[in-house]
Amino acid sequence: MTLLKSKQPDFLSGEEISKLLGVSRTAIWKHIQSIKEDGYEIDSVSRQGYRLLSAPDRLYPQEVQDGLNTATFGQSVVYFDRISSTNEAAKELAAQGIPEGTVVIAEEQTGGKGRLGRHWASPHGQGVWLTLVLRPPIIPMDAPKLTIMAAVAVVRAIAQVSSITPGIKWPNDVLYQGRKLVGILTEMSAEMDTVNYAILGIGTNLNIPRESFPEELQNQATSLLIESGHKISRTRYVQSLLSNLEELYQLLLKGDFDTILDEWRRFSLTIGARVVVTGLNQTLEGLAVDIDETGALMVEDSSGKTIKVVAGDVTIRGTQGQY
Ligand code: BT5
Repeated sequence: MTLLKSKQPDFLSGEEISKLLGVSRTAIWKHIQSIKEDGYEIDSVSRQGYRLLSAPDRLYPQEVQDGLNTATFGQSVVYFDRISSTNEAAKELAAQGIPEGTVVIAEEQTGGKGRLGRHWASPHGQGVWLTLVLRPPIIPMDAPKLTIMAAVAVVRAIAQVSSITPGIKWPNDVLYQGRKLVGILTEMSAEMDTVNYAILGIGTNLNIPRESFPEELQNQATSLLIESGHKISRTRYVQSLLSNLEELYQLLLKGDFDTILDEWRRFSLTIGARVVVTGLNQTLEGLAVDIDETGALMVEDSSGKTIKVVAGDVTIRGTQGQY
């Protein structure tokens, strides 16, 4: 595949491939048939050889890795056409010891998960549903930093591959004009003072036409296709996302979370807004003043008291409605 790509748009003869790879012409022919079944369009002409005409819009490991400029993130990719949830699959693999930086990716999730058991709509081949496995040397209390870091990486990646710069709604939503483009679900396995592994699940609505969203999401969800009017290369987005994640993760491990926080604040839709925060057992209304160095949201209530919120759902009361 890589050979054909490097030769594109020219032909590569069976003889050349056979010499380069040290395999028989029959083996090459068989391999070409299986690549074609994966959706690659290959022209084969006698005496000229094989020529790659087009690659399918699939997030195959070789597509994600071709041109990926990371040291570890995405250097190992576990690919599924359809799976219940990439987070669930990643958890199992992480428990079995797969290395940090492994990415689990699926074209479709049948049981995509949001927080608190909510459902995440993940139609086939139109979004990017992936989970990154991390083994961070941090204490469990610092895990929210991973979500903060992921949100910044997502915004950067979207801005790099499209004409859109979305905003971040604390803690884990990336929105564009009040509608959700990306959801992040961080989960971990930890002891009292060490994290065994953390998994970062990121669902990005890339090329989803409005009608592919379930009815109940049509007003609250959006995609890059809807907002920008054209399709975005999913592989380019994954590569950009992984490269930004790796860069920010290195910063975090170096102890420079402040730089990440500053960038988060710049993209934040929450800071400075009037918010209603719904937590597990309380609802709080006030002004979101900042996030602190652990990633918690600081909300000033009507009495002027600042309250630290570590988890919950935020509704922003903006001038153009609530979201
Ligand atoms: C999230 O939860 O936003 C986290 C979503 C994480 C999804 C990724 S995909 C890869 C990985 N594997 C998984 O199984 N999950 C992760 P939360 O903040 O609880 O938001 C969930 C709510 O968002 C739902 O209750 C819906 O209202 C809405 N929603 C569901 N699907 C959506 C979509 N595709 N786009 C926008 N909003 C959606």
